Amino acid sequence: MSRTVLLLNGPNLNLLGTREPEVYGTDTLDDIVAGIRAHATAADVEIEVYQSNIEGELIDRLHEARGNVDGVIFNPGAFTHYSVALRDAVSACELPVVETHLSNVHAREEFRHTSVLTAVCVGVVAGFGADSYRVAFDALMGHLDGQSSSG
Ligand code: CA2
Repeated sequence: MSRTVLLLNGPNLNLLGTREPEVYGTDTLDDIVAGIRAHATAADVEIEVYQSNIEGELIDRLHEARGNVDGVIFNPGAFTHYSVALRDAVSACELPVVETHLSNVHAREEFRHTSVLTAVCVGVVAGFGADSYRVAFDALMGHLDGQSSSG
């Protein structure tokens, strides 16, 4: 049976490719989405895409995903570092969520070293630019394969 994955992006990620290329690369969010779609299609996986700058809209989208997709690739942007509400939504959606970052947050300012979400995610990928999303996708597939083979 084919899978569906939600690619969820948080605040300011709609600006990718327009500023700070030395930190976030030159790809736009559309470029990243196109790359993941191509990668996913080859694996017979459908991708749903959503970006919002609004915390409550990201929470609503996670609620909607519950029971309707197989997993989530989530770049929560700056909400990563302080949104307990998003953490609760990740827990509540009862889906495998891979926290994903373009930059190596641990090599940046100290406030970016903390994530309130990682503990409720199946894993975290950071620091590979746009490739972080592909790595996250592959890791999510491996996680789902492991779940199905163990019953
Ligand atoms: O590295 C990542 O993917 C981040 O989630 C990106 C967030 C940042 O707050 C996190 O600490 C790490 C920021 C996204 C802002 O993206 C921009 C893109 C272009 C221009 C300005 C901001």
